[in-house]
Amino acid sequence: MKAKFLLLLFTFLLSCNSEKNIQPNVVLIYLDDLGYGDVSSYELGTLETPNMDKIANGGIRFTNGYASSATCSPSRYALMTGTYPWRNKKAKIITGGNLIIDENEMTLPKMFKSMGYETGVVGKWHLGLGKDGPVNYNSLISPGPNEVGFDHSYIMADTQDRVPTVYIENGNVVNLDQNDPIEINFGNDDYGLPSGTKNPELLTMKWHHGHNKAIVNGVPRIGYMKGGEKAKWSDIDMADEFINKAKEYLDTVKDKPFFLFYSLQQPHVPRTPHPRFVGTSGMGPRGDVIKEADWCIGEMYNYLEENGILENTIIIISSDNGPVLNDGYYDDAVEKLGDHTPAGNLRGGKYSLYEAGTRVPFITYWKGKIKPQVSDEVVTQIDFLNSFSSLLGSNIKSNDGVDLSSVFFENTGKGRDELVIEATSRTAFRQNNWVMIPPYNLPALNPRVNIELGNSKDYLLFNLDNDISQQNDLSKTNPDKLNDMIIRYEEILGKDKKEAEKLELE
Ligand code: NG6
Ligand code: CA
Repeated sequence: MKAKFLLLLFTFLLSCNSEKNIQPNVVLIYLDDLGYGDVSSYELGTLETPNMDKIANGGIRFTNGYASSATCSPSRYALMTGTYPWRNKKAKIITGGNLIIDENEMTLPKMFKSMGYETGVVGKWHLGLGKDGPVNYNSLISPGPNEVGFDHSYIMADTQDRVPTVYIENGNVVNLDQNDPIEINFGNDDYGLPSGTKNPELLTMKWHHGHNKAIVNGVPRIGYMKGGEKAKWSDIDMADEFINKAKEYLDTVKDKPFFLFYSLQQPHVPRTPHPRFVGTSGMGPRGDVIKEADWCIGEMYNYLEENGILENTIIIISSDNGPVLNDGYYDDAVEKLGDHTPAGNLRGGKYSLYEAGTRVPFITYWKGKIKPQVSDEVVTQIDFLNSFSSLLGSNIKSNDGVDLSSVFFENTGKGRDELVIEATSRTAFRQNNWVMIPPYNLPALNPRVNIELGNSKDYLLFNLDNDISQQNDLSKTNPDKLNDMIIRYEEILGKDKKEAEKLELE
């Protein structure tokens, strides 16, 4: 009798526990250089993104959602670790460099793994590979994604505009012929493939700045490359390759809890839409690859629905930094823009300390759990680690993340009060609706990409409440507010600021 009672009690306790230990799947969809105004549900541009809109309108669309940084590698570092990138002097835009996440560091996928999840990454990585110098692409490449928490990886190492133009699966270059080894360099050693400067007659896309070295598929890249002929990717098929690989991976894990980091290459340069999408936006290749990315997101959504796992899957959509038009190639991004506004009503863009550098599309979706909502709470990608950890009942916490699980997944609670943003080693500070940008004695405009960087000889102060476009500098009229913010900003940066100041500004 007693034994039976104990058994019943045990079963009851177990059932309580399993109710608490929810294990929704998570698909984190991350775009590259997608702007705040590029998603039509934000109602700021003229491009139509129906699949992203469906997810945005069925979930929470955040109007104050931030990447940590205005460029890629630092934002991805913060997304993965929950640590501000300016604390890590390696967290800079990577061009063939080594892994910037320490193998001992806590990461988002490691946290999921500790809670019994399968973890995978498909798409752009750009967090570096290997350690202690040049990477050898002809043997197992390590450390990489598999050493910082991913059970499975199918990646492009850096970006589409950099060599080597090959995919890497779990540390091995896909389709590599050992008799045709890969060699690359980002210096002046001009070898192997013809280059943009020497062989302009081979180009199908022209370079505007940078991007004048190895020509692959008619597109000149950053860096020289030789070998690896059979391993080279096809640019126009990249979107299909990544969505197919993502689905193949999900086929193997869909019956278990999983975390998939689906990291799209669009709309970063070079913009190479598949012929199915050419001309679909009326805005040239930049618009067309956003249409292509939107289709990919629709494919992912349909996959989850068809496999009966949509209701138990949280979908996140965001971008690693703000938009840029001409980022190094002549591709009509400026000429065919029309009335579209990639940055929406925000000032600046990629590389900028103004809002458009870091404020990005930011959507959370959980069918049946999250109520459709537009939220103005301040949220950041730095907070995903702590928030998912809290949702799953883990004790793991990051250095700089805030637990925003109720804001992200329950339509309740408050967002952040303060946030330090970063743009090519410079930092600025948001506190509630105020933004303070410290002085930087650097050019105000990057003329090559035509983006205002937020540099000025004096402090800048803006109140986003009534000046979202940062047109009215209030530093002279609100000296007390400015002082308070400087004090708090320097307190947060602490000793790391002194380290950061020593670094050469990019
Ligand atoms: C810059 C490249 C730019 C882009 C960027 C990285 C030049 C002149 N510019 O150095 O085209 O590749 O790096 O972009 O080479 S990010 O979104 O991955 O940070
Ligand atoms: Ca980017």
